[in-house]
Order: sequence, then C-alpha cells, then structure tokens
Amino acid sequence: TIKACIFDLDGVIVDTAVYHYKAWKRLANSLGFDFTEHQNEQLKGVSRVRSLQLILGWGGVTKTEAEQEQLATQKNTWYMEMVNQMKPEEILPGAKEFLKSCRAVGLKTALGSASKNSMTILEKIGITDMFDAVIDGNKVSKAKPDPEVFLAGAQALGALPEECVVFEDAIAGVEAAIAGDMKVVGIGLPDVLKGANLVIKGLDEMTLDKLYKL
Ligand code: B16
Ligand code: MG
Repeated sequence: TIKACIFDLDGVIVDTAVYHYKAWKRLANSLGFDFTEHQNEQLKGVSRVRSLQLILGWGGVTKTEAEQEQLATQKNTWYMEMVNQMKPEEILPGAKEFLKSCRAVGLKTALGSASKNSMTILEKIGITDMFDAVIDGNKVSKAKPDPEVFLAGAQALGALPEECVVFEDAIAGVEAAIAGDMKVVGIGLPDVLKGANLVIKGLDEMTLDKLYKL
C-alpha cells in the first residue's frame, strides 16, 4: 500500500529551470562562450558543482577548485535574484491541488530535491506547510541518480521505500527512485523518462485514483 509521496522541486512543483538556465548562461557568457538549450537539459536535477563542471567542459575552460567555488557562488547570486522575485502564482498547475488531495486522505508528503535553495523557494510560493519533511541538497551528500535523497525522505516520513511514490521530471531522478525501490511518476515525455511507472505532463493530470493504481 502507498503511504507517502515524495516530490522533486524544480520541474515538478515550480519551473525554476528557466532561472537556472538564465544564470548559467550569464556565467558562461561572462567567460566568453555559450551553450544551447539542448545542453541545458543535461543540467536538470544535477547538483550545482556538477552543473558547473559540465558547463566549463562545454566551453573548454579549466578553472582551479577555488575559482570554481567563486563561479558557483556568482551563479547562485544571479539565480537567487530571480528566485527572490518569485510569486505564489508560479506554482505549476495542479501541484498545490494534488498535494492537498494527498494530505486529505492521510498520505505523508516530502520534498526530495537536489537544490540547496529549496526552503527559500517553498517560502516564496507559500507552500512550506504542505510538506511533512524537506530533504534537499543541504541534507544529502550523494546526488541523484543515487537514491539517498528519496531514501532519507521515506525514512523521515516513517515509510518503507515500497510504500512511496516519487514524482520526478529528470532522468537522473527517475533512476534514483528506481534504485531506491520506489514507484515513480515521471513528469514530462514518456520516451525521455523511461522506466517510470506512469508518465504525465504535469501534476494537473494526477489523481489519487491513478496513484492507487500504480
Ligand atoms: P541549487 P531539483 C535541481 O533541482 C535543479 O534541477 C538543478 O538544475 C540544480 O542545479 C540543482 O537543483 C541544484 O540547485 O543550485 O539551488 O542548489 O530538480 O532536484 O529540485
Ligand atoms: Mg527536477
């Protein structure tokens, strides 16, 4: 039986991907190169340090560890300037409604995100109280596709992995859920999110009925 739902943040609850993209693009441009929207897809669900390493690789740029830290901080400053402007209307369609439906029938809810800024984002859109637990980039050391973030979520909710359903938009996230022995609903395209038990376009297509049939 399903006892808990664990939600990824970027791409599932909010579309912060556009802000990540703008900030990374600005950083790349400041270093004298650019990258495509297609390349940007590879950054989804990937940690900040790993994203920077990928981008520097695309530009053929080598930086010391200290310089990398500085660049990651610069990107985050630009990113947070945009996040700080976020309004509750920016929650993705159906997300709040589905969270409410889950909680109304006694299902536990957790956030399972790679972001170190998740608390600020939840506060900006006003849904902090919709989660029984928040597991994010500050609490885990192994990035998706490692299942650590979701396993920590299950534990915080007092649920076994097989009692959890994960909602994810990134390939690495779907893989992490599967590696953690959890059911997973992909948010996006079926041919991209292979292995998910169900793929939908957004949480506005999700119902408790579909959840219990997984
Ligand atoms: P931060 P998710 C991920 O969020 C983003 O998809 C990814 O692009 C970002 O690099 C990562 O969070 C870390 O974010 O720089 O805020 O710590 O999809 O796991 O909710
Ligand atoms: Mg995501």
